[in-house]
Amino acid sequence: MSGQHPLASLGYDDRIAALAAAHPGAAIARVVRSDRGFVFVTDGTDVTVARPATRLVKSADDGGLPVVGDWVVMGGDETEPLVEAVLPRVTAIERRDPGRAARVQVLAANVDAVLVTHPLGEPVNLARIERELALVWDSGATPVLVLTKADASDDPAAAAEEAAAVAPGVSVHVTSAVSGLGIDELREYTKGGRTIVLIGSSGSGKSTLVNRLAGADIRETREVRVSDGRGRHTTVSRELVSLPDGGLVIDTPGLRAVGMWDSAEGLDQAFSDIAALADGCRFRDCRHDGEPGCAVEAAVAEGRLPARRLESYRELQSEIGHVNAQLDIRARLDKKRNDKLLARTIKDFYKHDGGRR
Ligand SMILES: Nc1nc2c(ncn2[C@@H]2O[C@H](COP(=O)(O)OP(=O)(O)O)[C@@H](O)[C@H]2O)c(=O)[nH]1
Ligand SMILES: [Mg+2]
Ligand SMILES: [Zn+2]
Repeated sequence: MSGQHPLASLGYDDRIAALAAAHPGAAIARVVRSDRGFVFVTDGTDVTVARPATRLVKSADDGGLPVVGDWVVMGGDETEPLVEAVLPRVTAIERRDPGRAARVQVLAANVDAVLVTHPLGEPVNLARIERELALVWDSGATPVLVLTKADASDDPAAAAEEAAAVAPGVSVHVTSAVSGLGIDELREYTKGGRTIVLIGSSGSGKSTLVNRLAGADIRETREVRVSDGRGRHTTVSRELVSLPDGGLVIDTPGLRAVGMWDSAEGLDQAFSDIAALADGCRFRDCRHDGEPGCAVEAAVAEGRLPARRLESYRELQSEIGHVNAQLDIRARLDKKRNDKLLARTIKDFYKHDGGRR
């Protein structure tokens, strides 16, 4: 591998090189933050503020605009740097917001592992963990559960056990930024120049963890002076941070709220225990809701599966169904509106054209 590549510290590897090969000779950069139409990119040395090229804005499908973690092809010139293209994403954390035109919202791209943080010192919110893990499984990245603030808990081990029970196939770590417990274990996930992202409720200790991993004060690590190419400078807080021993971590406030999503795949992975039990159901399409020969409900009856777990599964499943229904309605409305607009435009065209004749 090209170990001395100038972008290596940003996680540039053979995979990205192969994707970049479609743009021979172009400058490649990585997005450290994307904010209200401004894209902050770095080449490994400086951070520059750029705009997405008009062509990109026009051609970008839902979710196609650059987000933190993206690899992008740069263009324009020094006074007007432009992002010409976004390289295909290896992974993407996304959600759909049915309230806002059912758009796909990409929260972060090209992350290898997603660390879902939950604070100890308050009861572990199992339903929230289940929801977040399903979203992460959907992204293609590896979910990791991090129970923070162990120093604030009477019995961190018991809490970890409880959490692990709703996270099949997921590594669980217990950390404390106060004592330093478990922090080094997390470095495993950034080895080899990999990128991780932290998600979790506000106050769950994400930024503190980034600090700990970076081994430096947050201001030093995060704040960068940015030039807009016209000699104007501003200071921004970058969301993608390079760690001293290689690897990168993304900490974004935008990853606070985990909404709904529209794929059932992540749900089945997050509830792989239920999926495995369902293999024993008499009916292939069993909904585990009163059907005869249901192996899942049998497991609940025999105490092998907590009833709460099945309830959670059902709740998220119906939520996904609801999101999909919303998306369908929205798509039909949009089409209707477009059709109307098109009809009016054509009518206007002929009216004016007719007037001239
Ligand atoms: N006791 C304790 N407090 C912590 C720990 N980690 C973070 N905190 C505190 O929790 C609060 C929220 O942390 P912060 O990192 O800003 O959370 P974020 O909103 O997820 O980024 C801050 O007051 C931190 O000092 C920890 O391991 N133990
Ligand atoms: Mg924070
Ligand atoms: Zn069943």
